[in-house]
Amino acid sequence: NVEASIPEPLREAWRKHSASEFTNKEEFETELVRHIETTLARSLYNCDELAAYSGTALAFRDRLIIEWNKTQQRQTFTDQKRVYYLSLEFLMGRALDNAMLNVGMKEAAREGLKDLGFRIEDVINQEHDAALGNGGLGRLAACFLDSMATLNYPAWGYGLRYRYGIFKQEIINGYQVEIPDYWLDNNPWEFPRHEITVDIQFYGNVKKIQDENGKITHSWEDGEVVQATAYDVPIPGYGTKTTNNLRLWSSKASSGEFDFQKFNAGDYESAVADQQNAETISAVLYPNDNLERGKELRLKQQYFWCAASLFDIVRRFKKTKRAWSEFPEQIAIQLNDTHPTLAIVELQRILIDKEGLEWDEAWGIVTKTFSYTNHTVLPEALEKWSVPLMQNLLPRHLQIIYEINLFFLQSVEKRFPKDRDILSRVSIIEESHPKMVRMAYLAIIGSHKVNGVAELHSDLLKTTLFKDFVEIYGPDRFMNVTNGITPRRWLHQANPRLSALIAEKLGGYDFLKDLTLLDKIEAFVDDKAFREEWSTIKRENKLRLAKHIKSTTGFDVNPNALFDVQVKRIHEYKRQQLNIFGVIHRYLSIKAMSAEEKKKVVPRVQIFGGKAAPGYWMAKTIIHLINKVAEVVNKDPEVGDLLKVIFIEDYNVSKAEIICPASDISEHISTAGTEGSGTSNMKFVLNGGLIIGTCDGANIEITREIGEQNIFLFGNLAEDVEDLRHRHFYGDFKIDPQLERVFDAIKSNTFGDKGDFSALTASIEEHGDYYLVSDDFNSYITTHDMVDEAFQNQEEWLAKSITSVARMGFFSMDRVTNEYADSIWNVEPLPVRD
Ligand code: F58
Repeated sequence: NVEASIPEPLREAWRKHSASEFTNKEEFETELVRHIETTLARSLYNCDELAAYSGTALAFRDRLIIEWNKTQQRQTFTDQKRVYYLSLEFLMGRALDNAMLNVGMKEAAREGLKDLGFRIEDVINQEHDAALGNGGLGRLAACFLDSMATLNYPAWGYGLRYRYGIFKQEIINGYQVEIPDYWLDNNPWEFPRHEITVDIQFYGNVKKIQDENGKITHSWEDGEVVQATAYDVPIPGYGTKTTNNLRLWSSKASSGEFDFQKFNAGDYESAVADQQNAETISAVLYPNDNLERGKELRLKQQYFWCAASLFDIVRRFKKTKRAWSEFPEQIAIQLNDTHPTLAIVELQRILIDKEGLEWDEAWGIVTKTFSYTNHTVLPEALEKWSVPLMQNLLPRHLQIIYEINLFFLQSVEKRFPKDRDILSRVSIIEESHPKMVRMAYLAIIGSHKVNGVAELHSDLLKTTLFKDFVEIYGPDRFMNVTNGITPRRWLHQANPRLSALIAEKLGGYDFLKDLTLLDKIEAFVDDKAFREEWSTIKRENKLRLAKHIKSTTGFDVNPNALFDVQVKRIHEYKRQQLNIFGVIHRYLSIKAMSAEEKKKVVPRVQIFGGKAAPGYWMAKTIIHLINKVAEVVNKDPEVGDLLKVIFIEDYNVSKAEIICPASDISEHISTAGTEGSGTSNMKFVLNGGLIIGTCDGANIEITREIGEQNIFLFGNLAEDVEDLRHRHFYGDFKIDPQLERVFDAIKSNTFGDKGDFSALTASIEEHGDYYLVSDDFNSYITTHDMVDEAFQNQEEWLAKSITSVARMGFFSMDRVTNEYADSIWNVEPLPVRD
C-alpha cells in the first residue's frame, strides 16, 4: 500500500496545504485576477481578451490538475485494469469551454468575467483549436477521451505532440492554400514532463547471442537514438471528478541539446542538423484523410510513439511487481486503426528480448492485451510498409514480424491443408516488388478483438477484406461497435439553448450522461410552446451561422432559406462533387424558370466546408469548382435569394460547433459501402437537422433509430455497387442526361476556369465513374425536390426534427465506450467517492 508507506504527520502536512479549488464566482475572480497579475504579469490597465482567456484557462487548468492528481493517485492505489487508447490523432478542438461545462462552472465564469469587463463568448473565441487530427478518426479519439473520463474508466490516451497540427485552409481565387498551423505558443493545457523521457532507437543492426545453455537472444545495436519527452493534457469528465490523462510525446535529440563536441570541432551544421532531424519526428501531422503514402518519416513517427508509449506502460506495470502473466488482466491497449500496429511487435520484443520470456508465453500476453479498430475499407487507406524500408529502420522488428508470420502461416496450413492459395492471401508479407508488410493483417493476428465502426462496415469487413481471417479465427474475433459522439460537446456546448430547453422538459441535465433519456421529449412533439421554442432556437442558430458567414465571406444569407450543409474532409468517395453538380443543376433550372415558377422555389443556402489533402488534386479541384460556382451564382440577379453557395474556409472543430446546430438539412452522400461510419451525420441530427444520405455507414442505423419517414435516403445500395462498376468497366455506361446538362454548363465556361475541371468531368464520363455519381444523380435530385416540398410544410418538418432528436440516444459515445469496456477491454469504472 503506497499510501501507508508515508508517515501520518507528513501526510497531514500535505493535506493541510494541498491546493484547493474555486467553488463560486468570487473565488473564480480571485484566481483569475491572481493569474493575470502574477502568472501573466498584466493588470487592469493592459488586460486584453487574450490575456483574459489565458487567465481563465489557467484558473480552470488549476482545477483540472488538482483533480487529475487525485484521479491518478486513486487509479494507482486501486491498481485495477487500465485502458490505453493509442491514436496518432486526437482532434480535440478547444478546451476552455469544455472544461468550464464539464466541471459545472461556466455560469460562475460568465458572471466573473462580466464583473471584470469581459464577455465569456469573446474570451472563449481567443482559443486556438488543438487540431491534432484530420477528420473522423481523430475526432472519434477525442470523443473517446471525453466519455472514458465521464464514465470514470481508468484510461489514458497516447499520441504525438505535433508542433504543427492540420494546416489552416485559405481560399485564394477559389483555390485551397495551406498555411502552417503552429499552435503551441502559450498553450495552457499541456504539462511538460521533462523528467519523463524515453530513448527511442532506429536503424542499426541485430546481433544474435548464444548463452552457455545454447539459448539464443537478440540484441539490437548501433542505431540512432532520439529522445521522447512526455507532455500531459488533463481530460476532465463531465459531472465527475475523474480527470484522465492524454500523454503526447515530443521528439528531440537524445542529448536534449545539440552535440557540443561536433559544435566545438567546427562542425556547426551537422551539430544543428542532428538536433533538427530528431525534432522532425513529431514536427507535423500528416494531412491525409483515407490515404496512406508509405513515407519513412511516417513510419518513424509510428515507431517513436509506439515505443515511447509501450515503455511507459510497461514501466508502470513493472512497478506493481506483478507476474507477466497478469499483464493482460491489468492492461488493455486499443489500436485506433493500424497506425499503432508496431506496438504489437514492440511488446513482443520487450517481452522476449528484454524480459527473457519464451516466445509463446509472450505472444499469449500480447494477443490478450491488444485490440484493433478498423475505420475504412478503402484499399488506398490500408497501410502497407515496404520490407526494405522496415529492414533498414527497424531491423529487429522485421525479424519478429517474420516470426509471427511463420507461426501464423504454419497454423493456417495445418487447418486448411487443401487450400493452396490461402497462405499467400493471408500472409503478413505481400509477395510484391518490393515486398510489403500488411499492417491490417498484423493487427488482426496480434489482437483478440477486431471491430468495424458501423454495422454495414463491419459486415463488409467480414465478407470482403477480412473474410479469410473470419474463416481462420471464427466469427468471435470480429465484431461491430457503431460509432457515437459526445453529447457534452455536440449538444450542450455547441447548442446550449437546445440543451437548456430539453433540460427544462426533462427536469435536469441527466440526459447528458444518459442520452437515451432524450426519448422523453417525444411526448412534447405536439406541445405548441415547446415547438415554438424549438424553431426559435434553430432560427437563432442559423442567425449565428449567417453572422459568421457574413464576417468571413462578406455574403449576406437569408436565415429563412433552407440551410443545406455538407462539411467534412473533401474526398471523391464522400462525393462533394455530386453535391455541387446538384447545385449547378438547381441553378440552371432556376435560370430557366418564369417569374411565376420562381415564386414556388424554396430559397436555399448551400454551405460547403472541408479540407483537401494537399496532394489530392481531384479533391482540390472539387473545392475550386464549388468556389467558382459560388462566384457566379451569388451575384446572379436572376437568382437573387433563391440560391446562395457558400464555402466556409478552414472547417475545424470549433467551426463545426457553430455549423452543426444551424443546418436544416445536411448531406452524408458517400457512395454506398465506402464510408466507415460517419459521425457528423449524428451531430447534425442531434441538433435538430434532418439529413439526406445514402444507405451507407451509420446512416443506416440512424434510419433504424429515428424512422425512415424522418430521413431522406437515396441512391444505389452497397450490394449493387460492384456490379455497376463492373458494367461501367465493360462500357455499359450512359451518363445521366441531367448531369450531362450540368457538364455542358461547366465545359462552356459558365463558371470560368473550364480547363481546370476537365479531369473531374472525365473521371465520370470517360474513366468509369468509380464513385457512381451519374448512377445516383437522378435519385439525388429528385430526393432534393422532396426535401424542398417537405420544408414547405414547416409544421411537419418540425415534428420530424423533434422526433429525430428524441430517438438519438443510441449514438451517445457513452454507449460506445461501455460496449468497448464490456466486450473488448474487460475494464470496470472506478467510481469517485468524495
Ligand atoms: C474515418 N476515417 C472514417 N481516417 O472515414 C469515417 O467513416 C469514420 O466515421 C471515422 O473514421 C471514425 O470511425 C478517418 O478519418 C483517417 O483520417 C486516416 C488518417 C490517417 C491516414 C489514413 C486515414
